[in-house]
Amino acid sequence: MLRSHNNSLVLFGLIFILLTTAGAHSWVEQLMVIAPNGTFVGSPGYPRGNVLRTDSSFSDTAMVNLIPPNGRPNKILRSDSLCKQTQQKQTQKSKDSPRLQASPGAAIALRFQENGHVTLPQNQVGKPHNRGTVYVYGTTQPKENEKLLNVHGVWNKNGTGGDRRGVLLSTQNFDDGRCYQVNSGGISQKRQAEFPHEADQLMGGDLWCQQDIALPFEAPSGQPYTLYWVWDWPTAPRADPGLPEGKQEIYTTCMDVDVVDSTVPSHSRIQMRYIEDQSLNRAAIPSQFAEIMGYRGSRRTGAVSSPSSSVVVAVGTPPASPVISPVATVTTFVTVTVSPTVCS
Ligand SMILES: *[C@@H]1O[C@H](CO)[C@@H](O)[C@H](O)[C@H]1NC(C)=O
Ligand SMILES: *[C@@H]1O[C@H](CO)[C@@H](O)[C@H](O)[C@H]1NC(C)=O
Ligand SMILES: [Cu+2]
Repeated sequence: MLRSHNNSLVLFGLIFILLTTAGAHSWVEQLMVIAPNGTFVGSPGYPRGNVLRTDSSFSDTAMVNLIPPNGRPNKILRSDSLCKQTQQKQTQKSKDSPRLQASPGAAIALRFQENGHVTLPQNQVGKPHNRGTVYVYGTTQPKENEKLLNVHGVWNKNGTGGDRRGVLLSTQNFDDGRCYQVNSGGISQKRQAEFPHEADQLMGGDLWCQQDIALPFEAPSGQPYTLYWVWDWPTAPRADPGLPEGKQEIYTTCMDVDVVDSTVPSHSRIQMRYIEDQSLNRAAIPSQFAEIMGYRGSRRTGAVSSPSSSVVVAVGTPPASPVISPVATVTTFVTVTVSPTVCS
């Protein structure tokens, strides 16, 4: 017989099942500002038209945007919108999902769940080893019916691509090197041991993935800055007998950040130091953080120097010993009952 203590843990577990079993594919679930020490600070921000997983109307389809959509020939059309129908206007759906507030030049983490795309690679054959590439494009002049092919692979880092309305802010691997869903696969088991964290309400026992970017310093205060997240996740030709020509598969999330005047003085180099051994529940990815700071450092001084020469950034190793807590035990129990994510 369960003691009441265990009953509440089981309840937590049941809620956790409800929140996670529907999760297939990925989208940007949350944005956080990253402090100069690599820690997430302040309140989260959310994409346009966001539906929280805790909302009664939530389902995967409320947030997933697949291009080309299921059932269409394997070709991306010039007419394909970049943003999901519910994300074409610069509007938030509810007060529960406000925009992120961030100052010009702020470092920001875009957080998403790997949903087995990292830890269960056997689920889809012919996918890239980095689990696809994620891109973030930025603009102060978004269009309501923005076309994917006018932005993706067109806008570049120096802003001279395409119609020049925007820039490519970041390119990273979908697999940030740390993130995992708790499951019985070898990759997940290894990462659970290597990157332990205390289970929390948001992630449960999983560790979400992230893409860390910096807003441009010249982003004007008092107006929104638009971010387009594009996950390019193609299937290679001939890898899957059913897909002799391979398959294009792109997922997107569209979001705005309110650019606000900074109350803190702009960061000096010495302040930008990633703290090692901090809780992974709120920590940026060290290598991505270093990249951002190096990019900002060199732009700030105008020097064409390597990132490491312009900033002091310590790239840390995670704490070695697993954190054991009652909640972590429950989420482990729960997630082994969840069947692996199956992609279309
Ligand atoms: C990093 O800095 C922020 C803001 O100053 C602070 O809230 C946070 O606790 C710091 N992180 C660590 C691990 O000390
Ligand atoms: C801008 O970037 C593109 C691609 O990265 C490059 O080919 C081009 O030469 C750059 N233009 C300028 C003016 O720097
Ligand atoms: Cu998927």
